Amino acid sequence: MLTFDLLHTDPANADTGYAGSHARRGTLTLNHGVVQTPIFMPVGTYGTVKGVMPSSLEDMGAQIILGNTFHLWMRPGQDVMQSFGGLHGFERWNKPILTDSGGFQVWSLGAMRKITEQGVHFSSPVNGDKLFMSPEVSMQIQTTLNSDIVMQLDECTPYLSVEPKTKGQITTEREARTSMEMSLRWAKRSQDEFARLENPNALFGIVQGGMFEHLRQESLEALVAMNFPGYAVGGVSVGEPKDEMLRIMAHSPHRLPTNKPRYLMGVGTPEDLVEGVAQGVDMFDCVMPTRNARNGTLFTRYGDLKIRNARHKTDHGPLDPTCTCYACKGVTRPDGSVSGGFSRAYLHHLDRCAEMLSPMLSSIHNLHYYLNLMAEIRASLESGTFGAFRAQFKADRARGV
Ligand code: PRF
Ligand code: ZN
Repeated sequence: MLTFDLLHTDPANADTGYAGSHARRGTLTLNHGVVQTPIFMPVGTYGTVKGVMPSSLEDMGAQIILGNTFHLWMRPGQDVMQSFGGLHGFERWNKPILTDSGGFQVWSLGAMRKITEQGVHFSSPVNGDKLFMSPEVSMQIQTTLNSDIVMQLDECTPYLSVEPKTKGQITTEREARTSMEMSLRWAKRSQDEFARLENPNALFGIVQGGMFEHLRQESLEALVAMNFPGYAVGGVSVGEPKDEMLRIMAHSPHRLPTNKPRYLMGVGTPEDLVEGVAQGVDMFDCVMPTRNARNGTLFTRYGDLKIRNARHKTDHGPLDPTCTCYACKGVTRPDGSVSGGFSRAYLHHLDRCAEMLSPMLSSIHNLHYYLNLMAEIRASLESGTFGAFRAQFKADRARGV
């Protein structure tokens, strides 16, 4: 089940000359709870958001997290998942979960896989077993996982062709069309199997079409005719230049049905999120906050910061003076004592010593930054000030730390 209620939009204002945008504020009700949109979804590939305890995720206001069908199928496998009644019980996260279908992950295996109309044949990266992923198999696994949002199996059209004859060149219109049309047939097969399994959750279709707007339009129209409860835009942020990404990102979201949630897969930087919202996107996921945390890049209101940099060695200030996360501000206990609230000098020291606490605190901070950014966007949409927020956000980020 899924219901989506649109609460606010971002209209033009003739008095101030503001042009408006496609941004919107909504609530998404799923089997495991309500999600306020626009939202960022932390990535928990293997049933864990790397290095972050579920209690920390709750403290920072995470409303929905991701899991990956492909990884959880490889390990621990469907039988273990079944015995726990799904992913929620296994990883002990009681709020909504979205699972990606495995298409993108199988596809990323490169030489180890072969894609056919029927599905994807590949060797298990874990033990070399010959395996087969199809729309039907993906729906069966996601039904066992009992994720609140299930993604169709798709083929993520690459920016650079992987076909033997044209390998490394920009994917042609013909290749992108062939790929997009197969994803549409897989959408139908996913939908049929999802219904046959009587899965009680919500299945999303995924718009593909490479870097071609007319193919994306065809994909979108065919998916809308299939009447999914929500839609994703895939095949973006696959190695294309930034201007290409923004061009493709501008095509689909606002052309999808206004009364259904829209999800932009695997995007992106804080700037990309704000642009995505302006284009009418409701949901985002990306490994960037956690991955960058693990290699010492921290997001702040005034730009990105490299904690490894020697200039932080003696700095008593926090990562971001405006951040209220456990790392920056800490928490005050009922007795008035404080836990957390670390200096840049301390975080720099932890990084230099390769201490485990370093990526943990950095992940908490970066995820908090992303979740708080979305909360600020939601507040601006509620007060009708998204345009001003967007301008201030850009100015602040360009200021530098
Ligand atoms: N398809 C699926 N998952 C994805 C993508 C896609 O195109 C992307 C592209 N950025 C990220 N994750 N199924
Ligand atoms: Zn912080």
